[in-house]
Amino acid sequence: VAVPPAFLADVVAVVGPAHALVDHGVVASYETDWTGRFVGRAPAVVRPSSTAEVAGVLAVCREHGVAVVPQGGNTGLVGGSVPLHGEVVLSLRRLTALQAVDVDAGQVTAGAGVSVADVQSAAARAGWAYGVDLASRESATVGGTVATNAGGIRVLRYGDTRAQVLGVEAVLGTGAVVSHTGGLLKDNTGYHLPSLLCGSEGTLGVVTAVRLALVPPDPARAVALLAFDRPAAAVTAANELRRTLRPLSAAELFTDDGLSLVTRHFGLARPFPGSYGAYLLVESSAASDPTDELAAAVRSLGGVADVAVAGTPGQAAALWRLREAHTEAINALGAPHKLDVTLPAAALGEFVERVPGLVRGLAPGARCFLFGHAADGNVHVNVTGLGPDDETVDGAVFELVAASGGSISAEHGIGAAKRRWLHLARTDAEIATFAAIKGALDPDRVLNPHVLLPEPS
Ligand code: 2HG
Ligand code: ZN
Repeated sequence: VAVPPAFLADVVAVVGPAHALVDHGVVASYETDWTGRFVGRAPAVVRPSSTAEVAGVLAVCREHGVAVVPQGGNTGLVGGSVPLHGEVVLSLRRLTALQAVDVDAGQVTAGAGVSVADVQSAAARAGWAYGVDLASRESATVGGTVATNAGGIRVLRYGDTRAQVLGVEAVLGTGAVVSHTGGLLKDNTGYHLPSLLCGSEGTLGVVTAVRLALVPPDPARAVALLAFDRPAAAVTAANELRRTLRPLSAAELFTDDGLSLVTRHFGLARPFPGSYGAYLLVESSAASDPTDELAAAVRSLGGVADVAVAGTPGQAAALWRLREAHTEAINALGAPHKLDVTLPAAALGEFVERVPGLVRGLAPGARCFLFGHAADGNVHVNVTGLGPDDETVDGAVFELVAASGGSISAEHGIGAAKRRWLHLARTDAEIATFAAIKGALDPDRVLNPHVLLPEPS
């Protein structure tokens, strides 16, 4: 892959020679996605350090007709931030400015390259909390989580990333710099650009800074792992807990295949003497100890075969590890296909019970792991043992999702992985509207032109 020589000289004039990387050994780490399934080639990685430099780089791109793939922590799982068509990688990781928390408002302005964990710690030091949390918190960046509208483990309590974003600063594909980060809670003055850019996957603008709403902290936590004979029973329990346990802050599902893989891979102790069909990790968070409330809600549930209650923060962390380590343990089996889907609450139980048989029927040599955020209707179907380009299972699962009234992407986005199935989630009129917005904000198609939307005909 190549770019015009003048392009590189012009980019170097904007960011300096140290931040226009072309050495393949250095560029390589930006070319492969977290799963290892999506591998591209980039002629260069450009690392601007400010909004003005981002604008400068994009001006050079427009002038030379060179497309970029914006990239944050590169923890995405749908091939949306790697250069699959020889694009230049625009890394936003140097935009690490983190302003002081506005303690009165409960808000903070963070540069796109600040990690989610750093926002969480800054909020905590100021007596607030950040409502988004996800397993990749140390590497995932604010800019990337906004661009993909990341979900995570607290959506049931605080909503997705979009629900936290009060304002954004971004460089659009037109070259315009839009910045509206005052953080007023009531500000009814026209189109809401944060909503548009959130989930736009780098196709409309490059987010350079974000004004985030914080939430009051809930320092007291109770964590328990519940065992069920069947996944559908765990889903029913998660739905019930949303109604009966007000401080519910997470309800995470996994099955025995996933538990066995994780405990073997990391050498961890199994939580119960026996094996069960499904597990639900339940967390309740409040200002004061929510253990009794959690215990009472669990007692009133049907179908619970066993319960392990965390007595100490260390035990709570150990139970969480069983869930959060799934992604890494599965990756060790080989690059998985990741199907992040949501189902209506009433359909999730049947879906999780049907999928393993569906996958076995289509790909007898494949292994299938189901885990996810049960109270959001969101399950991560991970399938290993398939070739990177063999999409038979993907298509069949997405068809089942669509037929069950669900969505083919819950919280990871469309990226390159699901682009060909966008029609299962969106009508022709919606896709045409997306294309019109893309045409208006990125007329020269320099911003991530090969993700999310179909290629223009
Ligand atoms: C999670 O819930 C992430 O841990 C990753 O969304 C899901 O690895 C996955 O499929
Ligand atoms: Zn998830």
